Amino acid sequence: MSTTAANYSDDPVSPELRAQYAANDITVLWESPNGALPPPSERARVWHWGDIRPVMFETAKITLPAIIERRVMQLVNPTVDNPGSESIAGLLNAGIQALMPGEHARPHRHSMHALRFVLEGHGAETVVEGKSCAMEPGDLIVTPGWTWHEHRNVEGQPTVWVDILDAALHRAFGTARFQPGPIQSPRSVIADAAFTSGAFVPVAAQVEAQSYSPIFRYSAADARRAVEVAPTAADGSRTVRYADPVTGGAVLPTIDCYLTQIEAGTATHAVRSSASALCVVVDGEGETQVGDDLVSWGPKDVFSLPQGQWVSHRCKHGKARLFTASNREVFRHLGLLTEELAA
Ligand code: 1HN
Repeated sequence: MSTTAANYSDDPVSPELRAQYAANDITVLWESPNGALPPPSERARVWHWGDIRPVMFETAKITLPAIIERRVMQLVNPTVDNPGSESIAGLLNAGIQALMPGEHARPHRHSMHALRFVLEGHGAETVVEGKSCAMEPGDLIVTPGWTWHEHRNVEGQPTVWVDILDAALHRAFGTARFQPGPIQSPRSVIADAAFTSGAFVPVAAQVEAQSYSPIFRYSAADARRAVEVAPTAADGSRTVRYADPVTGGAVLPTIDCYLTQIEAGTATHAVRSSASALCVVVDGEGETQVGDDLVSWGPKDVFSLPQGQWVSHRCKHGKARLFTASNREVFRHLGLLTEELAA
């Protein structure tokens, strides 16, 4: 049967046919919003430390890790177009967690890869597969997927950190798994001291087989020393990557971390990526242009960098250091990573 152009000016679908679509759970592509590839709607969102710190300390008064497992306030960007993902940017999740003196967040493990970036406190530790990782401000601690991890604050100061995870990715892939303690069949781990000279790595089957960094703690002091003397990157900043010492690659298969230092009065050249990211301000004050939005930031603020937006950071005075976590490795492995530097 042929259809004339005249038919097309009216709805060609009869009520009877529409009823057939509904009865068979069919939608037609020419009426689908996805058919038209709408532009991304996600916007940058900043959480200012001055706003959320008191909320966390109020929350700490009424909650116990012994009961709720983890005292985490999730940072959920309302503009992320993915209901239920609770993500901060794309398929990345972030939260603020606190552990008061005497508290213990008991061991568990999950398929999600996670990392912790410490904001404040002294004397707490995260134990990853039996390896103790001190939690001092500016430290990065990684807990790769399916590694046992617990947080302890025996007699330290109240300690607060940012948790960053690939939870929304696992939700999308149907691969989220969780196992509570007690710890069973712990993995053998290698002391960080075997890697930290930077010039030597152990030769062992276990080292080669592992898909994540054998170092679980990257100290603030080491990162700061490295970025101070780093040459200028293509975007004009000094930037260092937190590297797996065996491969030179990202610390986790799905999350890649960087420390960027920007000098007073300078701005980075705009970059645009198909991956999502977020920044934690280590120190300094500045602002970041993210597409049409201008985000002002100070120490310990957290802000998102939605995919597909041009991003440029500016430091207002002194020096600023930004910690960035990105899921660019996920995109790279799938052949979906595009990264551009403004001309
Ligand atoms: C988790 O295991 C931790 O171990 C923190 O500290 C945040 C958010 C979602 C799922 C698991 C932790 C988390 C989490």
